[in-house]
Amino acid sequence: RPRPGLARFRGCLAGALLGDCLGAVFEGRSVVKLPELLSFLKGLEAAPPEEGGEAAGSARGESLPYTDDTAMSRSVVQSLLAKQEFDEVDMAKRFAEEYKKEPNRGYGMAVVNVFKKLLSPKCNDVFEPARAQFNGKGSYGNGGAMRVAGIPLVYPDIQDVKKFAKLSAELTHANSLGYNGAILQALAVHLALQEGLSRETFLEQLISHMEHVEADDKSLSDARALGFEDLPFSRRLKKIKEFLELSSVPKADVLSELGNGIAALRSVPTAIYSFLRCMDADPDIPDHFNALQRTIIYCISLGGDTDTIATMAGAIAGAYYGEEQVPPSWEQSCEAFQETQRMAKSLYELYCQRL
Ligand code: R7I
Ligand code: MG
Ligand code: MG
Ligand code: MG
Repeated sequence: RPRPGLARFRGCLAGALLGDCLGAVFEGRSVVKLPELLSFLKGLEAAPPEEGGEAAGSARGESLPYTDDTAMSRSVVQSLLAKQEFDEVDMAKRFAEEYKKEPNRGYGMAVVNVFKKLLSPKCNDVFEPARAQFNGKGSYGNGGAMRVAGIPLVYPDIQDVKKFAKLSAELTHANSLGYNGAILQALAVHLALQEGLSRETFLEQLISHMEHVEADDKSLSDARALGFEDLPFSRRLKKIKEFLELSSVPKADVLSELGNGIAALRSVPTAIYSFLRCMDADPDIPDHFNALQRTIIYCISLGGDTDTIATMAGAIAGAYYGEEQVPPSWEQSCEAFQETQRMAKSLYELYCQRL
């Protein structure tokens, strides 16, 4: 099996951090105007003034806080590094302790109940609190997907990627429409790490894996219970294929077919579409931005759950293009960006050990 370079691991974690920190500035807005977004980005790139500019200079350095997306991604990575493999008890404990330490990172409304139960000494099955969510149906939010990148950065084998993406998501998201979104996002990062995959091959592989993933009894019954057609993620991947065959797609069509919401089904396919669409130049986005930057700008311009869609697309794009496309001025604006680089190195070493 070929060995991807360290630059892709660094790119993945940096891209994810950028997407969260930049996206969080615009999270929840139904409309994000491109000129406003571009002017905000210009502010990050502006060099601090030569003298007497202390305030402006320090305003840039790590001025953008990360949210729950990164807090939970870091817990996934730290657990994998501490245990050298997936350990559900350790990972659950880290999620809950992190929430207790910094509860105001913008967590989903319902998932905090899972953390509170996990913190109780009476909890002896770490998957049980997630199963109890939403009257026993489990959450279909995008929280399992937003944090999953560490899994494909540790496991080179695609069956391991699927298995541990699912288990890591099931600690909070027991509905298959939640954890299947995490599997899809993990597969996308896994494929992006591989050298030189074309847009067509990338999408074909995702479709064939997801058609298998979504064919089990629980996936079929969860989708039907929520009034969806069978294989909902696979269907959206096929819609992405149709969209990519068109020279341009109106934003309204992207939002109606793929979405910009907090459900995994309304955000993971959108992140994948954004990554694939932004391999090409976009007439609305200035040419001096590279493909990774364009991906993040495009995601944020869709509005809605901007931090989460941009963090997922940023992880995929960062794994694909590598850290060369991570602009230093953007990265240095993000909270704790240096730790990201250290974590990427350790993940890379663990991945190489497993090859
Ligand atoms: O999925 P989750 O961790 O939230 C992640 C999102 C990201 O945008 C983060 O940036 C942060 O802002 O939150 O947290 P959950 O609470 O499990 O799910 C998120 C939301 O999805 C819930 O609060 C519900 O509004 C909705 N949701 C559901 N609604 C009805 N029925 C999830 N599952 C259900 C459901 O079964
Ligand atoms: Mg968030
Ligand atoms: Mg939020
Ligand atoms: Mg979000």
